[in-house]
Amino acid sequence: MGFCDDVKAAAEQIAAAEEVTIISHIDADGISCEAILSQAISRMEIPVRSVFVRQLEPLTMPQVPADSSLKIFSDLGAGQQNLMLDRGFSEKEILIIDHHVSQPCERPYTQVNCLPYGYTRMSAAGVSYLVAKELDGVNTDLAGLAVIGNVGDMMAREKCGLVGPARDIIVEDGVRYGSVEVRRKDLNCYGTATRPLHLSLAYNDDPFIKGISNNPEGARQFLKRIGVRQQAPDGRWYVWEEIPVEDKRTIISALAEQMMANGQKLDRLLAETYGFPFETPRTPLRNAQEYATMLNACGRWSKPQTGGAILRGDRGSAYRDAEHMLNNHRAIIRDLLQFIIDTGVKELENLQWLHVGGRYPDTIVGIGAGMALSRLNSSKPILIMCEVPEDRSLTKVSMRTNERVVERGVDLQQALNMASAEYGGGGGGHRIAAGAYIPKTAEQEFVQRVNRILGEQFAAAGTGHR
Ligand SMILES: [Mn+2]
Repeated sequence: MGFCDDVKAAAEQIAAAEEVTIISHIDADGISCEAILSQAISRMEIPVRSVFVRQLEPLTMPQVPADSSLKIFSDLGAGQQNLMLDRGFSEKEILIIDHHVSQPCERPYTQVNCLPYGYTRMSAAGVSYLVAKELDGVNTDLAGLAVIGNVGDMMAREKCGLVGPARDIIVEDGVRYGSVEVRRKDLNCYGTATRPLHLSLAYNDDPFIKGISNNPEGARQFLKRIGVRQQAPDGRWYVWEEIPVEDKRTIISALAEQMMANGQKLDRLLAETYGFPFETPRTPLRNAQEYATMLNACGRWSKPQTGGAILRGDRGSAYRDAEHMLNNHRAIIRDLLQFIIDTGVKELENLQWLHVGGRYPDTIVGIGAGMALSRLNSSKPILIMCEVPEDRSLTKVSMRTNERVVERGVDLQQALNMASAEYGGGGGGHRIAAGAYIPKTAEQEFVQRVNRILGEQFAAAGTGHR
């Protein structure tokens, strides 16, 4: 059995279902999964309803209905099969569409997961899309949604573009269908549809460019120096996607020159990016990265259905709602970032950490941690703890690092998984970004334990602390 066989088996199980319940995750990838699967399933005239959960755990399991529908778990479930077993679900009732590490389980639930086949850079929305396409070729109109899910889950980050089946099948389908536009050598930069040019450059810290990254005024002076017009005659700031191609070239070569002068490699300066040419210019819907942020904002304000409505084409009230959430989302993240920097982190040998208490929603703490990293010592992973409003006995832990540290042998998913299991908690995620829940009473010991595990990871890779 190969991955394609698993995709086929999943499609067959769906086609045979009388009715379906989709249980999906609230982030951009999970919201994309739900929009792809539920549209593909309704097109077959099978009744389908959806449930979103922040994560699948004993507390959220009761949201999964005990009816006769086929339960499709998307962007979650692989690592929580024993919860399904505890609920008494049979193999016939369950289909898992995921890209997370699978948990051993004595009942062989049907699962389609790209990870065991070595496709590490495809998200669950990618897998969902392949299943939808297997159900019916008309579903290739949903390829753009899968691109958003993949990019939202950082699948394009490490290689500066999507790779593997996410690139060769999904992006290609989107291009062929006409919904996705590939820009092969675009600037590796966030906010190209909505942010004034200088803010977009300043916001970018991968690669970190001295005098420009985290320095809006420096970026503005840089653009002025190289003669790029930054404002329209009416005073409106230009964004990257609308400036003339000659100006883009001028900016890229000036950045390259400056990086070379600093002795930096240029390998992360450019990236392949994915645009949606039919969306309104200067909106977050114009490219996969900003689109994904908007979906994440919906999820984090507990309105994943609003994100789903946008993916289905709603540009009215759902879109206005989402814009509002996006602005709030950004304001709170900015505030959290400032709090982390003002408060400062405690440094251990292999990590830096901070407890933000109950000041910020646990759903955005990870994002803030990732953004704070470039302003702190980015050679050490950051660990942030916060309270969990629903359960005062628990602490949520978020960790982030960067590609360079991952290359040196660090695997945050493994570290948090191992450490949290020792204290009766649970964790998951990826090498570069992971999270866990632990008992509040174990906080102090837990940080020390993670610090030691990271030390072992560095040692095993023979890289040590530099
Ligand atoms: Mn995912």
